[in-house]
Amino acid sequence: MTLTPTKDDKFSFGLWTIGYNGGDPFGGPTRPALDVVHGVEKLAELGAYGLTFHDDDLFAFGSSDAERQTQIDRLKGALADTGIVVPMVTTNLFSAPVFKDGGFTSNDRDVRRFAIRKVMRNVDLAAELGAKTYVMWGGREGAEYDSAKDIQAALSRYREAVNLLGDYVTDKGYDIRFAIEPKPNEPRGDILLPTLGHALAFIETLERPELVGLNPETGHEQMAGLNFTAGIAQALYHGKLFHIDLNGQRGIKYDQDLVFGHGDLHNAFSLVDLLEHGAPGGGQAYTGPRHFDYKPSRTEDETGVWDSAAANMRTYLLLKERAQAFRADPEVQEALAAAKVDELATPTLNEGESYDDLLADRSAFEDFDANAYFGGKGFGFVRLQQLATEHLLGARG
Ligand SMILES: [Mn+2]
Repeated sequence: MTLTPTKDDKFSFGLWTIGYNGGDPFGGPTRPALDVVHGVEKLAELGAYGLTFHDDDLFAFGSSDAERQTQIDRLKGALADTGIVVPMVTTNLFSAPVFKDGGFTSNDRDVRRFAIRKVMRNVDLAAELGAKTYVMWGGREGAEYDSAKDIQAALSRYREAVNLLGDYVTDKGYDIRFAIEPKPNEPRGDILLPTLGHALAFIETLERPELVGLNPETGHEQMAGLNFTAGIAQALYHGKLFHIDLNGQRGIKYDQDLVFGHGDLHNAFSLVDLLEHGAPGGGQAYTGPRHFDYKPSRTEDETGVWDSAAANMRTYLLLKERAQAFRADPEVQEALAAAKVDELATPTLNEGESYDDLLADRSAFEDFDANAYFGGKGFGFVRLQQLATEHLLGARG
């Protein structure tokens, strides 16, 4: 396989990723602002297929209608010239000071009404540009102090906003689905819907749950100490992996947004294997955009920005190649069988078997030697993991 990205790989980047100027809470920008037309041209040159953006990435918060339209027209021109598409759009409900206590769940009702209007306006633009996914990252939806936020009321207001937006896209006939992006903390001390599990439970309370899924981010789950591949597997299991944000994170600390694979490389390997091939037991693979939500490091100049953008795609393709080799290796297949990985896909009861039948099956209990089970009959998971590691390191075909 080729390690040169093409549009068929469906790699997309947020305008805020390549456009990140390197500013942080401790110091100012290290890079000048990135023009959207230049950004689209560079992404096309590197082999990406898509650009995503928040409204405020494209036109500054508070822009006049004319300024806004100028930037939209410039983006459309760049898309037409390069063939880059906009598969996903999202709203910035976090940068402007008005959103310091959240958008959909601010204690201030006027802010909530303004937030919903800001999203509706940008949903119209998303539909106009042909985006199929609308991400909701509620970074400011949360609190620092338990007494300052009625969490149950906040969830009701969150639900109210998402229900209303579901009505809006349905009434307008837009082919758009929403994807909630969980994050445990930062910028708030605690954020609502902190993990994909919380978000999955919330989605089931909505009036149109079929319109709402997840946009899990590698680093956000790993900031909570969770296994990203396992979380993605559960999102796929529920049919809720509407979009994905790939990046790198090293443990439980601030949101690093490193290049994909520059964090937990073993987990990145198993993730790409899952996204590309689906579960060993036949669970579905992921067919949507491979979206990178990373930040070029603060130490880099513009060359470093494009080097790191290319690094995300190349690392993904390298891991894809390694995962293919892993799956094709006869010794791996034998180790998978010995570890009974496939056996988990077999239902525990026979077809039509009742609990009475199970109770009558002496081999299941009375004659089952549970004590002898581990007498020389280990699962061999370590051997399997070492084979994965050796493929990851390029030590095996
Ligand atoms: Mn992040």
